[in-house]
Amino acid sequence: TEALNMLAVDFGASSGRAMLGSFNGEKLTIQEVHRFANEPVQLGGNLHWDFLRLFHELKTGIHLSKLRSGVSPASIAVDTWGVDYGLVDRKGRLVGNPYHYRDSRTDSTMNEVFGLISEDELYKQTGIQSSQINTIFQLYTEDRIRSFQHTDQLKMLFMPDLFHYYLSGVMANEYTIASTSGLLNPINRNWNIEIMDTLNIPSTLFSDIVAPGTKLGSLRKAIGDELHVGAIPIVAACGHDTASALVSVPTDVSHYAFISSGTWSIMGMELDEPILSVDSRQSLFSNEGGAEHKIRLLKNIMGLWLLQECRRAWALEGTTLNYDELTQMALSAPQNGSYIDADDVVFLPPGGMPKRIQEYCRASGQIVPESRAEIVRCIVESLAFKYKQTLTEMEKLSGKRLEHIYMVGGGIQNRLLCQLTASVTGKPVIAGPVEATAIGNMMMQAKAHGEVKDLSEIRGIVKQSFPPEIYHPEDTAMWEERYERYLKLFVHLS
Ligand code: LFR
Repeated sequence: TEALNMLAVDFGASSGRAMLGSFNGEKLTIQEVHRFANEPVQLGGNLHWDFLRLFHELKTGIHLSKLRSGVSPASIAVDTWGVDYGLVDRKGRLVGNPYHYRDSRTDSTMNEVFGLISEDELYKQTGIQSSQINTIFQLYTEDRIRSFQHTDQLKMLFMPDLFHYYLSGVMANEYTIASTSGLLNPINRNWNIEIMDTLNIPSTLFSDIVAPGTKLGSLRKAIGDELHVGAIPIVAACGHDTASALVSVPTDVSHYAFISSGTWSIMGMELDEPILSVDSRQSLFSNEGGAEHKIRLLKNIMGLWLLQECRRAWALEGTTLNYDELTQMALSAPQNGSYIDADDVVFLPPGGMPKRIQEYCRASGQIVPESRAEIVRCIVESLAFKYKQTLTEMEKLSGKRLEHIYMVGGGIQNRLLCQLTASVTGKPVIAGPVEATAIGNMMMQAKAHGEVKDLSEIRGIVKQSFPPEIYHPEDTAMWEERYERYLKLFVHLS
């Protein structure tokens, strides 16, 4: 039989990639056809995504996939980071440039919203942890809606939906990306109109929710002509990158912890029903939606963003280091045992990261990491401690023992972090695949084509195709002791 070729375009917060997959019914092989930077633009006081450039890169990816394999792919699906969106008018024109979730216009929005609905009630109604980046808070302050005369003619499309719309002309909100908004009812998995009404967010902005693995339409003729490809089907896979990554966790057990490691570390577990308790809210968990109606109970940990930002700051000072060099530095750094709470909002915005980390250590009465190596060490160890803390919380909330930690995504190339995660938590870390997001995207396309049946079949195929690497715990007693000290420093903060 002929292999199925699929194009997955995955937009991350700092880079994007177009990956071509070939599935022969048993194994998936992948190749990168295009990789590009995603550089947000500060414009007149606001931080925006450069949507036009990103759409151009998407088209380049489609074009190159045809050049590379000689045929048009059997389908295309896009996934992106969560929460952000574009607004489209009734003629299909993009209204303004999509904002970046790190833009400062939502800095005080949460408190305004809590005046209308309490944080606790909001959590019960949506299952989503309040964070200023969430779509619900962005839409609450959305000036483009208020200044628009005919609000009912505006549609909001999450980033993957927006790409799909400009590719196919079909408007839809895909379930997993919609689940990051803070505007869904986590029980019936549909729009929460009551919350929209309370916050004066027009419900007409939203479209019908489609399930991951739905064929939306086909590539617009104009684009097909431009790129010399045919009317390729456009599929909604899991539009949310983290949901997509989770599809390809190579597991066959139902209770396990996962860490999707990229700019963010998204740590969580998979459940059939949401946990909406006060405990869950207070330990900062969200209930997002996954493939096959699974709930992803997870939390966003600041992750390798801390390292990326340090690297950027040092490059501005004239020293450009790659991630291997950074890890090598960390290995040789003196272990002065200084830690940060990697979840703290002070680390959210870009800029001046090394200084912020030093100040954080100073303010919490610890030895200030002076050298770059010490700063890197501080970040990586603090992340591992945060993972352990999160694991303990999840076991408590769910009442399940989690014996394995699956780590997926580009961040697993940081082997020091994988090893420390195993050592600090005392659990084996099963790492891989690196390209989990693109692979999950492709396998949901294969599902839309009827080539695979369900999640468990998909995960078996991923495990066969990309054997994971296992890290075993080391020096557990020593890490236990340090973890106790870390907890004393920060537990009162969270
Ligand atoms: C990861 C991610 C997270 C989301 C964050 C912001 O790329 O999608 O899941 O919370 O980006 O959108």
